[in-house]
Amino acid sequence: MDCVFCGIINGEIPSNKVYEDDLVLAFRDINPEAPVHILVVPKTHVSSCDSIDADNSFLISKIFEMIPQIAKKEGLSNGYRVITNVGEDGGQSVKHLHFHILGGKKLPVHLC
Ligand code: DGP
Repeated sequence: MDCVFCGIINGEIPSNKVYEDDLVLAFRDINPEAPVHILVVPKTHVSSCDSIDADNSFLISKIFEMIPQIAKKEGLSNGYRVITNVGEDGGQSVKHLHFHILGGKKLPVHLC
């Protein structure tokens, strides 16, 4: 499978990691859209939100357990945004489930 985030997870592609455990990896986005822009991914390949099911939803729990800890470590005490894009219309460019953590400035309320 040709997946850039699987390449980051298995160490073939370098990344700026901010958190890692046996299930989850978080690293800085290569093209940041805010002063803090981190991607949080499950280490096993899940294509998008569309592929979350009863067998893998524990990964989502784990990711959302870690997000506040990552945000706190990054100093995002005034708030932040968590986004996941799904499919073509959602603007998903990497087909490996990921949650964007965006913060470090007042973010615009409207997306479009
Ligand atoms: P999305 O559009 O939601 O699929 O976001 C994918 C994000 O992944 C995008 O903000 C850029 C980021 N990205 C793509 N390739 C790489 C990479 O090789 N390294 C890192 N750190 N981020 C990447």
